[in-house]
Amino acid sequence: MLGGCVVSFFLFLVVNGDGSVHASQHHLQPYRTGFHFQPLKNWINDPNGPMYFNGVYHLFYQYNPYGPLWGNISWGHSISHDLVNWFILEPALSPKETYDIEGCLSGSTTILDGPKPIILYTGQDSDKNQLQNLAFPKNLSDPLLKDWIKWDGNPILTAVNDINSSQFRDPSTAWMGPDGKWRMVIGSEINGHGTALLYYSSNGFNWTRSDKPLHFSSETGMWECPDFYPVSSVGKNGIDVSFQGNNTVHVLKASYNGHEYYVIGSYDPQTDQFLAVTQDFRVSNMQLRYDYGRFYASKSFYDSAKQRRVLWGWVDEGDSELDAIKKGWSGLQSFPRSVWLSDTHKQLVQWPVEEIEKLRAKQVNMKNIELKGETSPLKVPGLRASQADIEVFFSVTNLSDAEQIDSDVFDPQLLCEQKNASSSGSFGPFGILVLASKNLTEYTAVFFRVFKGPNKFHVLMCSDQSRSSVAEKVDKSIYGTFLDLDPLHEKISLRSLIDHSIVESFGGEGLACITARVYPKIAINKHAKLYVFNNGTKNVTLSSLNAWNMNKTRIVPIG
Ligand code: DQQ
Repeated sequence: MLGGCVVSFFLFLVVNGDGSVHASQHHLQPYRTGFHFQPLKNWINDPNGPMYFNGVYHLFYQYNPYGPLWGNISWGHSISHDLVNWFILEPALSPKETYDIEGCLSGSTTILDGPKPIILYTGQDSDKNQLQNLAFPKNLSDPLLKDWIKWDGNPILTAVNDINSSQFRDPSTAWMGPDGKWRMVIGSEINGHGTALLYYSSNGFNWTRSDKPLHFSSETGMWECPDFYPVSSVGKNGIDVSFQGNNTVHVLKASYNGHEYYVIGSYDPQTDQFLAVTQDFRVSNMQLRYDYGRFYASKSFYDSAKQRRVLWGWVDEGDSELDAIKKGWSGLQSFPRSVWLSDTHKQLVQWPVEEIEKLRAKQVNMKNIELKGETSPLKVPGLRASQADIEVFFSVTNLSDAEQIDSDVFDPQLLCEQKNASSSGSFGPFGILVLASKNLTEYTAVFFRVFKGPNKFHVLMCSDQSRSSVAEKVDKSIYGTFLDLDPLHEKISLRSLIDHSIVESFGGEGLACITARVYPKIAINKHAKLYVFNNGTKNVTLSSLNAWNMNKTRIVPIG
């Protein structure tokens, strides 16, 4: 019955909805995206409390309803039935109470028995103390869950004892242990150590602190937006947070130092001990991250409709506050990604959710092309390259002439900075030039280089924004990481979602992600081109290239 209501509601809006809100703006607003989520205007940051409930996807996000800079922080609320097209509702939470008057900061949703969703979020009071609060839907039979009521028992937790009240935020989704009690973590810094404080509850409303945290690190400062969830060790399916059974390991993610660091480990729900199996949390370019570019304060959820875990992250701007004021907006959400454990069990794999394919329009293919060393970039014809989804596979042979490096441990970001797209090596740099102008005055290079270390080959993946714009006051960082693959026996692949001012790249079929923001002045809209290039001395084979023009998503306000 409820499901039927939802379907007819969506049909009505799809037929009558004004899908042109985004489209009409591109000639005036060359940096607005076509298929990444953003509200029609104003500031957004962290994704909050994503969930799938009663046939509807909900995405909440830190939102300023009144302007393009951080402030008046509310929980923006949008809903979807496919994670691609969205209806924007009124904010679910606004800063109105003494316990959240300075902002309804980040948090999560949990689906309690019933099923009944709740929001756990951090409020900031007029003295900037951070307090934890709870809200629930006013009307559970409303398929859109438009209205949310803040509980009159708020705040549910305040900073006491060793907790600093300005370092106490971002409650996670709660999970249930074998004793029937709920658990959740809150980000903090205790005695200078990044910490995931652990709390228990029998009903989801009243919480008490555990005498030990779930995890902490003496190598980092404050942890924001902790996320904790199981992943399967026997396939790509996602798992709900409270699942108890075999063949799982756990992921703990913490946001600090501007990045999303994660650790894979084993979790014992009897003792609430989490033991890191991969490198424990620290500040390093060699530490596992969801993304090695711009991507922060992410949040994942279990999608019971498709048995998958889906991840969202905030992708902030690389231009100035003045630019944000001129544009009237700031901030994007990444394209939602499915997440699972890699075959090696040593890291996660991420890939755009399959629904992206419904946006694919005209396709362009290339196959088996020898890219001779140090030749001019090859233009990919017939593509509207400002808004495209592209996937390329390269293969390299006879690696005995690969550039030597004298260690198997090195900082990949530094290496990408030192050996950028214009610095010729032997195998690489090869890759793609996106959002490129006709004469290559502007381009963003996403590329690979293969090195020979003392014990193995290393495949470096870089995203080089140093030539992305003739404008001066925009960020032009170079990002890098390595791909855990064997270039002798495996192809080197790259998928890039190119969307006007964002380039979201997935190397090695999702083994590493690098997201960049760019602000070209010439390579905008129909002037943006795509090239394949090889600036190394050795030949590389372009085994295949598939690229699609992408249609725009519909993002429609329904008040
Ligand atoms: N953003 C929120 C905080 C969180 C931070 C405030 C992370 O709750 O710690 O907008 O970007």
